[in-house]
Amino acid sequence: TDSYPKDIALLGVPIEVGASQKGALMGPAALRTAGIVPLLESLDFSVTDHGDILRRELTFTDEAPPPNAKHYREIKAWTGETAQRAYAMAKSGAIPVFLGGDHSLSMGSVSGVARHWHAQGRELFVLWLDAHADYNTPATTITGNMHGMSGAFLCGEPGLDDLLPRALRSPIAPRQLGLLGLRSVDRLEKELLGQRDVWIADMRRIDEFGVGVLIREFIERVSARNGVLHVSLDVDFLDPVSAPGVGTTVSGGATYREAHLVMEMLQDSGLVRSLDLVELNPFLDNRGLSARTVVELVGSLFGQQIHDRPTPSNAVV
Ligand code: Z70
Ligand code: MN
Ligand code: MN
Ligand code: MN
Repeated sequence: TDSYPKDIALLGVPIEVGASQKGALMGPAALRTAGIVPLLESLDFSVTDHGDILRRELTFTDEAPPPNAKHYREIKAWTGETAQRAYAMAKSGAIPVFLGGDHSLSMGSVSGVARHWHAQGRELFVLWLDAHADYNTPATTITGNMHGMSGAFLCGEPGLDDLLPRALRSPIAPRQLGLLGLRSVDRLEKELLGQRDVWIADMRRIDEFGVGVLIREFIERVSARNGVLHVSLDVDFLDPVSAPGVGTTVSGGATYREAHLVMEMLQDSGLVRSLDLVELNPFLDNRGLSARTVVELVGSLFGQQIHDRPTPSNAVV
């Protein structure tokens, strides 16, 4: 019913302390180098690049952090700033695209866009494309790494209750969250997820039914509620063959073709209103292959079709 936005707003969020390995802070620069801006312009979007959030401009608090949440104070500072920027970008009517940075950035990005859509009376659904569930809490985590807690935080699970001021928070219900591509879930995390109404399509289900059937099922869940969709793409959703540039590669991931089909079907749905591109670690990449793969997927998500792709731009040159 509402027309699709013609404006895209980019924001770099170079946070890396949510992950176990350093290097994700270089992600936004690599995505720009791989040509994300001219690609989106070629698809007839008007693109505004807001640059990166600067760490030195963040406000750090000195409260006692909760247990089992590494770098809590720094991530709290990033989350507050990201949530405010995300809210303003969504409110402007543009499609916000967040360039990460590790997956803890989604605690801010999704909170901000969810707050906007809540004010519009629309339900925000979140499609989490990831090898991991990121549904740990400080009570279930093994590592204490906060990029493994984003989904649980967004669904209002306890343990990080003061990470964002209440006015900036807009929790989603677990039934608004969909996890696609799972193949590495911790035991207590799985137990918690099993008690929630999260939509889950792990690699086992993808192998059996095919990713097209599954993504259609999730899209129908969103449209049945007249919802809008945020896509949170963790680079480790992809098989390491296509995207080795990530701190935690897990073999047996989505293939290049499966990932493009997901993006093309999301484009056809017309429901996507915001996007995270997270966990790209250029320090671990193979001559820009992963950054290029991600940017190509962004092309498919925003309307580039297979016959618009004359050369295999994924080739390592
Ligand atoms: C593990 C944890 C994770 C991403 C690794 C891994 C979490 N479940 N998330 N890489 N993107 O530490 O909680
Ligand atoms: Mn750490
Ligand atoms: Mn993740
Ligand atoms: Mn992951």
